[in-house]
Amino acid sequence: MENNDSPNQRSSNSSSVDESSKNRQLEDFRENPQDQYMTTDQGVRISHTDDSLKAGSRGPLLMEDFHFREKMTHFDHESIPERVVHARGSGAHGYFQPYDNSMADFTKAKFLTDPNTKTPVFVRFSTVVGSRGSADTVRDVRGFATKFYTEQGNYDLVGNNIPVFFIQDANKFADLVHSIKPDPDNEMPQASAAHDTFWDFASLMPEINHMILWLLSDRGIPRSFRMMDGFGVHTFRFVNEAGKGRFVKFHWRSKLGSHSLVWDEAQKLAGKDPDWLRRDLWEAIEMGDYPEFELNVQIVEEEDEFKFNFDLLDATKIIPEELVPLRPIGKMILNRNPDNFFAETEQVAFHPGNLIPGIDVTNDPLLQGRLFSYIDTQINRFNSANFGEVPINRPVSLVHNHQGAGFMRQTINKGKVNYWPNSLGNGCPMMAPENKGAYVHYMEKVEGQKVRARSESFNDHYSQATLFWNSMTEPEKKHIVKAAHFELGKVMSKEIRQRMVGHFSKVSMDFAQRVAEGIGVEVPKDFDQKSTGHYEDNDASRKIKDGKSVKETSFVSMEKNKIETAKSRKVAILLEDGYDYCEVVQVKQALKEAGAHAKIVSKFHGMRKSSTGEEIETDKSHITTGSIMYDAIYIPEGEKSIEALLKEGDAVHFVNEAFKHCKAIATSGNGIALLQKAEVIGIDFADKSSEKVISDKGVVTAGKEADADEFASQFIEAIKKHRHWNREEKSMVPS
Ligand code: HDD
Repeated sequence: MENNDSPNQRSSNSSSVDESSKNRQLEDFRENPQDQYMTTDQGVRISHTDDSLKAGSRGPLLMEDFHFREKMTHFDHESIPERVVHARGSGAHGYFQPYDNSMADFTKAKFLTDPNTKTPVFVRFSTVVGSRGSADTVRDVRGFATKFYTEQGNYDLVGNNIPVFFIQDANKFADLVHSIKPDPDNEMPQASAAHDTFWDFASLMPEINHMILWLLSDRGIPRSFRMMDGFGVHTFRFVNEAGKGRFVKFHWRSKLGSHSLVWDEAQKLAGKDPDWLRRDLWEAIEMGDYPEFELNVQIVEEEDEFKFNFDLLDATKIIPEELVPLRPIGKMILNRNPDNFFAETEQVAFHPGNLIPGIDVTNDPLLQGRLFSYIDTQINRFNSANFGEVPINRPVSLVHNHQGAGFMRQTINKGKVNYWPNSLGNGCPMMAPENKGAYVHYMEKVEGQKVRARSESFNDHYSQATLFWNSMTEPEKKHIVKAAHFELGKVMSKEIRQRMVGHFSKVSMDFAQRVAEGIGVEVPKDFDQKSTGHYEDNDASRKIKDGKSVKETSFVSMEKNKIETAKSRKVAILLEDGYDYCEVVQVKQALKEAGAHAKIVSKFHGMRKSSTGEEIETDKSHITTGSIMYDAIYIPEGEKSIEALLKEGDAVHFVNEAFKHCKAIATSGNGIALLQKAEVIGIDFADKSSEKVISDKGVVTAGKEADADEFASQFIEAIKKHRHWNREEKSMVPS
């Protein structure tokens, strides 16, 4: 068939997609002003753009000033509606590549089965609740949406960093979002669930409990978009060449592991650097620290649909990995920042219904509702059904159909024939048989009476919340309780707080009691389920209740699954004039070899002189940075340098705060005095003039005579642990 695509699609080739296919396609749309004259939108060169055309230099503007009118009009129309949820996000380009063809028996989606194909992707990470200008580090779910530009068309995996959802049926989505967004009367609070309306809703919706536990956990405050896992959440369907279907859940696993901030740090970052996660992603890609995620699947045979004690179609449930292990199938590398935020990150339009042969949906009522909502919301954002023609949304496979006019139509369809069937156009474009790559919906048998109802098999709202709580380590439990103290502590209505603790008592008495004591309510002894709202906790259907279950699942704990690496970690080196140059060079080199990035932090910008006369330039002054912007800190030895630091409130605070946030800290010789001044307490320090290196709860100290290599390697070991929660005991953390 003749290739009569618009010029913008010329680079597309349906039969061969490679890592650069999307980039080549985007090249046709890029503008480069180098050595060019400025022009109007009509391509007319402009001689002067500082003043408008007037009747006399002090007179009124003239209507005929086409340049002013065009420039002003364009500016006036530069904004589009932000996404109604997930408004704030950051995007990156990259590729996906399967490890092997092990998925070929399960799916005919080629991009998942051909290890020789690198499929271009665009990923957008986001927060859910805040508006476009809100802070990155708020407690929230993070969106993790991936568009795969495959040779079979665009496939979108629109997931989150939490594997379950708040509600079971899409009909509750508007209520959920209304309740969690700022209040309608005063538009407060921004980007936060900590207000009465959300918890009112939550306390009347027992199905939310499992999600609440995840949200209150450290997953709600990720350290980086690069250091969190992603989940497709729903049970989807794989379909193979023979037409056999299987249930599938998708998981992204970060190669850097899943790590969090601490709450105090998250709140401070929201003020000091509201772009923290966005900047982290951007800078990592610019520096060549390409984020890598592994795609894993859990596959369930159709005949095993009712083997579990929960319903696979219920999006408030996980399949514990002890029951169905993950199968790793490929890697995604994000290696290129967008050229233009608006054109790419803002205009990218995801839709869970963007499916390709080999992947299909199930009857999960949440997923079914999403299949309607996403296109609808794009039309609100773009004011046109032609949003698919925006460069970032175009597939790299060919597009031929009779979709025609509408706002901002770009494609120029030739000829008279814009209907099917036709003979005047030789019956083109033609219908494709399945063996030529046509999408054929999975032929699941469905029958039933029209009912506005929910399956009884969705009625267990507590078991998996309990499972989650039971699977946490003690520090993780503490963080959940503290998060509940904050979130519910902001709730004015005691009745709502009481209702929530009522639910928590059904999750775990231990949890409920620990939350209750912080928010001034009692744990009910005879909690009445009916008082919570419209769902009764009646028996789930027998086949669901008798199914397989586990009492603990270690995979949901970030701590138990910690990946220890110092790669791409940020380390502050705190010094003033008079530091030990040799030690700094040695530690810096060791950090570099471990893949970490060190920055010199001093009172002022400029050159800092060592005790032996060498100079190092300061990267950040105290006023422009803070310990919250680093993963670890190191204070080199040096009499004068330490003397100066001891007199700087900012430096003492820097150390104290890093200690409080459980970060790795290292110092040697008289640097130990700074730790003591900063109330680094409950730690075993090395003697400052000994040969010893002591690493205690992430604080690494060394005597003057100690081996520098040993010192650096102990420090790196401490960094790899990410946080030292064993420091959190009250007595050890000065406030
Ligand atoms: Fe949604 C955006 C993820 C349930 C309706 N959703 C959106 C984005 C992500 C998710 C990551 C941002 C995409 C981007 O970066 O542009 N949503 C989820 C997940 C869900 C979920 C993992 C549950 C498993 N969503 C959900 C429901 C509905 C929606 C039940 C409505 C029935 N979501 C939308 C939306 C958004 C959206 C209103 C807003 C912007 C957009 O679609 O493009 O249609």
